[in-house]
Amino acid sequence: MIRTFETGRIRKSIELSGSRWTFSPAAGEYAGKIYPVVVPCCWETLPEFVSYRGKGTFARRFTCNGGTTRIIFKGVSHTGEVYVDGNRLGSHYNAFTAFDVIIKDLAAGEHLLEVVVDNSFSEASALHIPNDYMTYGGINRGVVLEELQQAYIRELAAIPAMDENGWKLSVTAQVVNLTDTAQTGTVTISLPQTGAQIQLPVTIPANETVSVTGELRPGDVTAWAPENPALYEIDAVVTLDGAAAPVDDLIDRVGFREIRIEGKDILLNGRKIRIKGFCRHEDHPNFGCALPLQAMQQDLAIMKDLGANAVRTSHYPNDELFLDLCDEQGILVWEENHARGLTEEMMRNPNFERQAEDCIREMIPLHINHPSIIIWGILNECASETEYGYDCYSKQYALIKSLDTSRPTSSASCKFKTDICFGLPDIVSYNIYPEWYVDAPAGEYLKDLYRWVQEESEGAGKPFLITETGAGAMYGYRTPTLDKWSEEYQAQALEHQITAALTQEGCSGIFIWQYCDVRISKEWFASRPRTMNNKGVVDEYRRRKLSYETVKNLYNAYPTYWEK
Ligand code: ADA
Repeated sequence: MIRTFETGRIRKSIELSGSRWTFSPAAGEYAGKIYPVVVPCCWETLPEFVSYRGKGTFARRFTCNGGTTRIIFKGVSHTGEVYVDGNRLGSHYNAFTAFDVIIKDLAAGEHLLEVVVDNSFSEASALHIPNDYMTYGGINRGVVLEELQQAYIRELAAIPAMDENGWKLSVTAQVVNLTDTAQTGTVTISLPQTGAQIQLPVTIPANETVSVTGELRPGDVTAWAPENPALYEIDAVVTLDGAAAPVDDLIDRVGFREIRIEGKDILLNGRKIRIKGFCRHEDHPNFGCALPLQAMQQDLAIMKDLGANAVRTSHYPNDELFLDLCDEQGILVWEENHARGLTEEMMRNPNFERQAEDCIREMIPLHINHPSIIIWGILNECASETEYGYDCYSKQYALIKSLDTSRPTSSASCKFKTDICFGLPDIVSYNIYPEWYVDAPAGEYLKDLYRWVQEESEGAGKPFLITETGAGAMYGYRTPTLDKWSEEYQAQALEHQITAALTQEGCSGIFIWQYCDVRISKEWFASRPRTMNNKGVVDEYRRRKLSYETVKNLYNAYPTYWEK
């Protein structure tokens, strides 16, 4: 499955993920052997490759009607090189963003698709590094083949806003001319449930891409909100002059909601919200980072049962299927580009800026229509205390604003009283671990930090969030003496940390670190029992720890909207 809804009625698409794929490792004891796999697939889920790091080839045959053919990969971890019938068509770095290859004039009939996947660590990879989560190997998200005609819509952005005349939707469609002659035609964008429609004339030089923009007034619509996540279908259709029928369409969904900052408050449709969230990695012992829709849904159901209204996609853009579910179920999302814990030295890797910025460029246009996403984040716990870091943060914030001004920005900082970047984002966010890494009572620690932000940093007067807090617990380890790593200790620490955050004046909410225990890369330093990050409120199999009830009681005690 690629999305939870139909994305085209004119453009033909065939899902290539599923069965009939094979995997063959390039090196090691099993080099050259061929294994049947079901894609999405992390090879670590195969018994022989539990910790294989290196290259391997995924392959399958497919049949198509011929002509211009596009193959979209929603995620390959972490580098993928694509071949059709032995011809190299392109490559892509980063497990967590989509990419495509286009083959003009592919013959009708059967073809061989091969993807050489590499998850090894080296200088070439500035973002996938040994880290406190696992970099798996494989085709970790869906694959789809599209049969295109003379022109196609590459991107569709629809940004809702409210003014004195009600809701409006600013729309932009990027149209690609796939032929060697100029084309003229019309892009029709409509919201079928409302009857609103706009026709935008377009002229596209040969083999070029052109953007058209317009505005739709949908009239009386229901706003999207956590308690009522109303979604509207948006259709863009391309008709070329002289052609008997439209040549392409792209269907997406929008929600009418506005996210705005007013002083220290985060307002959703004009109402001040309180974020009660979880940081979540895409990780599951049975699937690696290639979670099926059912497992994503279970995660959302558990988070909702815990009283949460938000999720932080730590530390990378998520599968669109997960975002679709968040849209449908009214979960607020902080989505961030891919980076965790990079020091200045690591940020000076010659590939860092390009790879981190590419991630933003690939994340925002593709995810821009998800109403659930309310904050764009960057560079979790990177070198925001240094001048060099400042430069990188400021370039990336500027890049985000050049792609989307409708959402606030932020970055989860761990630089206790030394961060110099708080003048840049719209929201100040801190990861704090009092009563775990730092031996200090949570309430006092947070008050002191908040005072510093207000009195001594450039973040004064901005909204403030706790983007991580938590403590480790080994599932099943119980002790009456509140020892660290026990479920009792975790429950107590979380009770103090959550209470501190939700009662702190000026604090708009919290994302608990973390939803579930996750595997980490064994090449990372070995201070994690089981080679896992054990701070989950549920373990890796989603079994409840003692803190489950603690979190549930606290989260349910604080409503999503602040009283006036
Ligand atoms: C950091 C980091 C997380 C995780 C966490 C922890 O704040 O952002 O990825 O490593 O600490 O468990 O220590």
